[in-house]
Amino acid sequence: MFDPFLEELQASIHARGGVPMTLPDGLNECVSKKGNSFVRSWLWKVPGFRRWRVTRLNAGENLQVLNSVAYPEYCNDQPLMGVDLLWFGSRKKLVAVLDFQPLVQSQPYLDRHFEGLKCLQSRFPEFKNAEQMRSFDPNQYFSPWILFCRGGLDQATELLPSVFTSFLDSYWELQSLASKTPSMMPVKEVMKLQTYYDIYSAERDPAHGLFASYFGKAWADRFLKEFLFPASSNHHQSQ
Ligand code: BLA
Repeated sequence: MFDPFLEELQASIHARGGVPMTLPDGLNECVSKKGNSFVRSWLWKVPGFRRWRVTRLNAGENLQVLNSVAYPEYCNDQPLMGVDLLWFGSRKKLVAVLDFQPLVQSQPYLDRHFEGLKCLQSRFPEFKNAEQMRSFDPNQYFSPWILFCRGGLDQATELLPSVFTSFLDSYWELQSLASKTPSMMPVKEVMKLQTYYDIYSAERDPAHGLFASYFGKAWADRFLKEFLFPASSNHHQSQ
């Protein structure tokens, strides 16, 4: 279901000079105990970003996931790029979340970085966040213009492809603008807020239970701490 998006994302990372980085041992791939589900991940160093991770989970009809987070360099206060696409095939249920994840919620910061996403939300009203978030706090690290859809096959096949492409284009545009204008926040502040993002996400993300059920708790613990949210664990702050 999400392979074309994965290819599009990887191609656009490549086109902007992305270089693949090595993942911690054993985390780039894992097959479930039953042998019918697998997860693969990639890590990129892209100009302007200190870390760009991508994960694809294929659990057949049960679940398909494409998840990606881009962390800008600390000298740039622009929002992180966050994508979480889930397809529950047997129930024909889509959960699609795409956001420029803000470091803070102040008006000047939102005015500075969110023109593009605001515009997308008005173009795609079915992705307007009318939803209640269950595990996350919508006021922390999510923007008021988050593209969020709990839908079905129609949304997945007819809308999501153009939402995804427009979203990526808009984020690259933001990146190009932000790299030309001085950051409003000191480097140390950006570093602190990106670290909190990892700590906050590691605590709330529903991914851990899901990975534990397919790949075992030990692997899921390592994957979360060493790959998904490395700054949440002191041992891996360098990544
Ligand atoms: C929800 N994300 C979910 C859910 C699961 C995952 C199982 C619950 C589905 C539901 O509500 O029906 C799965 N999350 C994953 C997986 C990974 C992960 C497999 O991180 C890792 C590979 N989540 C993100 C990012 C964003 C995000 C970057 O990882 C931002 C765009 C958002 N996911 C997000 C939101 C929800 C969600 C907002 C709904 C949660 C809620 O209702 O509070």
